[in-house]
Amino acid sequence: MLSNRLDYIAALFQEADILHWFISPGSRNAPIVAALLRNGHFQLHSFPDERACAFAAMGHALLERHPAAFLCTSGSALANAYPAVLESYYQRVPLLIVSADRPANRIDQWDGQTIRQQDFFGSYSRGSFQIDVRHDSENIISKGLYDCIRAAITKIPGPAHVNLALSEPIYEGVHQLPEKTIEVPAFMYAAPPFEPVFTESLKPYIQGKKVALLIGQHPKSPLLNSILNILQEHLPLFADVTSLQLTVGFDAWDWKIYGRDIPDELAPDLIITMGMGLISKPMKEALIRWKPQHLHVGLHAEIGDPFQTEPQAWICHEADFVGALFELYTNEAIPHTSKLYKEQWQTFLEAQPLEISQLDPPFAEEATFVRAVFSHLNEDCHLHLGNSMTVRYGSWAGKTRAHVFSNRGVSGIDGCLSTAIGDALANPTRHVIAILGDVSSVYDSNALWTDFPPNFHVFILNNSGGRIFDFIKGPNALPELRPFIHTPRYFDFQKMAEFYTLTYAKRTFGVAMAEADTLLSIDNTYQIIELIPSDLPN
Ligand SMILES: Cc1ncc(C[n+]2csc(CCOP(=O)(O)OP(=O)(O)O)c2C)c(N)n1
Repeated sequence: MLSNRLDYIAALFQEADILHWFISPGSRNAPIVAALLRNGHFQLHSFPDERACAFAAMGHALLERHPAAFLCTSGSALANAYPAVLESYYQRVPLLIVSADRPANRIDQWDGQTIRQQDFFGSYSRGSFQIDVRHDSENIISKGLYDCIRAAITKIPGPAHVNLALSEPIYEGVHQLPEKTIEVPAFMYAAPPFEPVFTESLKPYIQGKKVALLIGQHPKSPLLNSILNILQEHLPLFADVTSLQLTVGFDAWDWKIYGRDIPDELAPDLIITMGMGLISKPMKEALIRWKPQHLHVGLHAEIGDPFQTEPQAWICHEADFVGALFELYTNEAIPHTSKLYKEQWQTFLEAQPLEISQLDPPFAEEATFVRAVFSHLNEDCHLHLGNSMTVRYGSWAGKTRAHVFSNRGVSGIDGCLSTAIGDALANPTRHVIAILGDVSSVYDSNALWTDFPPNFHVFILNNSGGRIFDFIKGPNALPELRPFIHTPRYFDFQKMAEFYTLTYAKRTFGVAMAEADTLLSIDNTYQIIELIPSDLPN
């Protein structure tokens, strides 16, 4: 019976610890939902919009680095998960996509809600497995499913896709509880072993060299953080706003290099990088110009070349590497120039002549607000920054104890709100705040079409359009381009809040900062807070 097979598959998911499910509605996936409910060990969240739903699943997986599952029906429903799949691929977040499908012989026969779903995400999924639920043996199913889940977590984390083909009658046995305890094979996976880092092999790279360390977008790592904390006095350390290492390194360094030429004397001989992409454009441009020797440290050989420096991958645990660096820098017998080099950077950074408040409107107020949020929040808070200007304000804001996230894998504006809601659902005791622009908020507003978590608050920087296009100049130089690029339009977010039955407040930035204690608290009763420039009426 089909339901027995689905009970078996649910038991496999349970054994593999895939316990959180983000579900969009449909008839073909309904028997799968029924099996999850019969099993009784899963937490299910409903998001009718598949795009938002898949991003929410990714947001849930962000911190634990363990997959949450997105489940949808067949047809175009699956295609709506594509943006989240791309983001989780490039951000390296494990995400399990589970789709219901028709049997292979019903594809391309002019049936509704039917597309070619097998291996739908192609090279963007780390694993892909097709199951004929009624006919495949339990052995084939358990092996294929476990391999697919392992692919999402073991090597490079990312999306994996399980496509469940269900043949009629799909509701067969849907009301029947499993007759007996379901036995499934144990789910096992092992992280690949890594070589220790020998200080001797590192010595020639750093001896007598100006070395700088740069951490791009990175998963949370308290161990790395504690070693960086003691290493930072020995060399210049630049932590990106999405590095989850924002308590270490130069404070607000991206702001301090904003609008300035970085002198060539500050060029490193060797740049060591960890993590992935970096927000700071001036730093990227300087490194592209300087072309230092480049070591990229991490667990994976698959690395990018953002500075066109042809980096060498040093495959190891980052904390081991940083520990070895620390050993070398504290060894008196080895001559080092990096401490002096760090002081030169420090002197340069401290001489930034521009204050954030001197930026043009609306950037000055918005950036000042984000900076205030950074210094206000503590380590209990997760802060999600929308793409566009918000994440740049974050990059200028400097240190914070909060954990800062942003969808910088592909930098789309399409799932910033959904990702944050998924994070909020992962742990109801954690305060989660999203700050994003008005265009991004409207774009992803279907994220709000769910049971809104009480530990979540949204701050919308309403500047009536995509103001980033004023900031980066160029796109708005031709007035006739403006309606199509800047897309100026005033949205009344009170109406959006009412539509989704959420509590709402509007504040100018000045008032919001004066009320920061209340507005930034987990007990804030307003779920949507719209922020407008102080020279507009409140
Ligand atoms: C899915 C997607 N479509 C288009 C873009 C291009 N884009 C980048 S920023 C932006 C405007 C965002 O405006 P808003 O959210 O109001 O933020 P602001 O620019 O005012 O900071 C657009 C359309 C994108 N990043 N992602």
